[in-house]
Amino acid sequence: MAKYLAEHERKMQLTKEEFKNRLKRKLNDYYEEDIDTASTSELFAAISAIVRDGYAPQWRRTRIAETKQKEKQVYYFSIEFLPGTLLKSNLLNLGWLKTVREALSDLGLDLDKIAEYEPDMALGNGGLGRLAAAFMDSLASTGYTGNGNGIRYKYGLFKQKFVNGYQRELPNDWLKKEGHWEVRRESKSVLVRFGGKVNMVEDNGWLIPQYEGERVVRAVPYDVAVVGYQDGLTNTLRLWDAEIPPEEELNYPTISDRRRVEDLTSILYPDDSNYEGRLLRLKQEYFFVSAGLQSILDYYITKLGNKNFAQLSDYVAVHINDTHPAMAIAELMRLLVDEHRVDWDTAWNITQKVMSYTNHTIMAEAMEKWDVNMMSELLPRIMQIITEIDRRYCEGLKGRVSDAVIDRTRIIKNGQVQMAHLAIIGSHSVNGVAALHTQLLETEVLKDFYNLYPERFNNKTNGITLRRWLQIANPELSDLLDQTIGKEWRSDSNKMLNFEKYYHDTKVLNQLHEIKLDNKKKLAKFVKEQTGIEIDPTAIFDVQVKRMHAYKRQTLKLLHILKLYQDLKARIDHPKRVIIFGAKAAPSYVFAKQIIKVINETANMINNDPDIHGKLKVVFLENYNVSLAEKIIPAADISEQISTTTKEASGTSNMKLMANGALTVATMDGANIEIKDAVGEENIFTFGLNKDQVYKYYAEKSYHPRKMYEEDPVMKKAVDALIDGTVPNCSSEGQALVNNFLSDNEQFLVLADFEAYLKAQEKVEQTWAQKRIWQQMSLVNIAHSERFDSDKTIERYAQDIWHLKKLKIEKVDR
Ligand code: NBG
Repeated sequence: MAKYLAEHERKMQLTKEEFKNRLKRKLNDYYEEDIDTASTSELFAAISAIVRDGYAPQWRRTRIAETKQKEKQVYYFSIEFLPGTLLKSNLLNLGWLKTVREALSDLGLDLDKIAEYEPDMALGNGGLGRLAAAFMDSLASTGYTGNGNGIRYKYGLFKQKFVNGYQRELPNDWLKKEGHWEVRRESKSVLVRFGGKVNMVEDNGWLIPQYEGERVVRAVPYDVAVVGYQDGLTNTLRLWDAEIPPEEELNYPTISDRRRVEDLTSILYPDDSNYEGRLLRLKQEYFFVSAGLQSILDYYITKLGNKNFAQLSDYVAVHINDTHPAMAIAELMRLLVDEHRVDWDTAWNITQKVMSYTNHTIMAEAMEKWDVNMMSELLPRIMQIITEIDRRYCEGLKGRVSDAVIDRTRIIKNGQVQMAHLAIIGSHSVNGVAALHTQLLETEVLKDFYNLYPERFNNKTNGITLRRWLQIANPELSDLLDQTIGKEWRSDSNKMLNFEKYYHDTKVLNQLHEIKLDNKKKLAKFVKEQTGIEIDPTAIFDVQVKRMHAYKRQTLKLLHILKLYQDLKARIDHPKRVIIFGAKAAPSYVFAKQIIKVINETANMINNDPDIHGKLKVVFLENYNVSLAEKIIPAADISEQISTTTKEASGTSNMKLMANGALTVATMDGANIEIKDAVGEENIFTFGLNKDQVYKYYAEKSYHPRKMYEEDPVMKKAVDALIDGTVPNCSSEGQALVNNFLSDNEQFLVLADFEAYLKAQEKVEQTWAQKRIWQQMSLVNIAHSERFDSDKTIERYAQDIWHLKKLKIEKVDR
């Protein structure tokens, strides 16, 4: 231990001079280049190698401490992780960011430029994957040993391009570039079986499965270090890749046989709600779940030296992030019962204590279901086990509750396996991701389960890594916080509340204004480079960034844009505004793609209309991802959070934008409600239907949007612009949108909220005219974003669900 400590200390002593020396050495060793001749990719590779050398000893130290202290560890199973880029966040967490930035600047180099070389690790679609990545960072930064378990997709989320206003998807070959952060750990490989037949045979009074004709795939882990924020701790995100086991080479003689194995981990499903290519998806789910659990049990037996599985939950918590890893319940049962000969009841008891589950949406299509036949063919033993879990579940409730309840809650129904039911039945904890969402789970969506197991349900409102969204994305604002409230907020976000003391401080309010303006200038420059569109940094920057989805209602924003445009054409004045969108649509989601086309055509029309003197601009940036978010969010004045109330489970862009001082225009949905609670009614623009009004429309089938449209000339004019030739080149898409808006079955109630939304936007305009008040509201939002620090969220998971204790790592001074 002492040796590692000493080595660690030496490696952590990074002065500017030392960094420059190391950089020279790496460039020379790897590429025989000097600093002034090296290319950006070489510089990136060399700097990332220095960073890896920096955390390697503490990564090792953490592993040693884990096996020595034997504290309980959580394994966060998620089919998506969306960390974005890692260079700057690793530098920040090591405590090196400033030193390295300055050293490079001495050498005439710009860290930000070099960092741009790194491709985003986009192994996720949106909020769900980003949350998983935030939790990794927060676990390490709050001193817990938490491990990620996921899939190493060869292609991350597709790259989005616009061609004639249409979305086109290109493969995202992120592994092609140099200097990634992963380490292949071949020695930790395990085997995963698919297909074939199982026969149960007796062995010493125990029924064990014998497999016949199954395909065996080798799961090889690639470990990514998750560096804690200046606490000496480094955790592991383990991503599994599929390979052919060397001993099975003969069973895969052709290229296409081989490809079938490689395909298993080749693509991330580009949809966070409906899944295509279902068989492959099912394979992926079992693959990473089985590999992860095998490696956990292996660690338990060999490293912790424990064979008493009854104690497993004292050492291991497995978290099921959404239903995709829910098979972990059946797989752990399989491993315990079949492989380790634990009796069923004991194994079930262990499994329930180990497992916990987060639900991330109430949208019906995301309630994952698998065909029993498909599952039986692909995973015969797992299907048997799920059938037995289901049988016992029903048997256990018979006579205690009505048959109807059993029927509604059982796992296997109508030839389908209900993954959410499996997840709930097999876990000790079920949580939603914002207060309203959890309440809806309890009272509507999972009501039967809540009545059966009220003690399992709890809320854990989402959070964000303030480190990335403030310290990395907005260094100017971070400096202002340092100068006013001191630096402690960087490690203790509670301190951010002190920023409210500057509410009346004109100098600070002006500084806030200057910082925002500066960030807006940078974004304007980027927009010009990317799109050729000129935008005025003094305009309101009105931002909606998130997946393109009907329930998120980018369409409502579109109607607002059309209304503003029509006003300007009629010489009705408005303050200058730039509307900025970032959004990918799932490739198979036709309606979402139609919205993209219509927004792009609308943008084109407005941006090129000399009549309106540049008072309105619409910018739809391509390929929204974590890196682009880091550019847009610090420059936002307005945060659009306008989903139909009850539909957005939490939202997390709302939190990032508030932390950067944007003011929120919000329906009372998801975490928006908690943002309002934090900042107060007077510091947010709320509007729209509440939950009861939404449910009333559904229950009474009383939504008749055509009537609203006929009776409201302003609404009619805005809607008609989509079909009367005003917006060019998209008549069929425009028509599709209008048909949707006017249908009694339109569940997202766009037109019902139109008028209220316009009113909220009028208030935005009035407030914008009162600069001081705007800055004050912004300041309050920044101060209260501390409530959504994912370090706090993770503390609640650690205490209430996983029951973790912190690892003791001796601190290394730097
Ligand atoms: C998303 C919700 C968001 C929420 C994130 C993270 C899925 C299935 N759900 O509202 O739509 O913020 O999860 O919890 O991606």
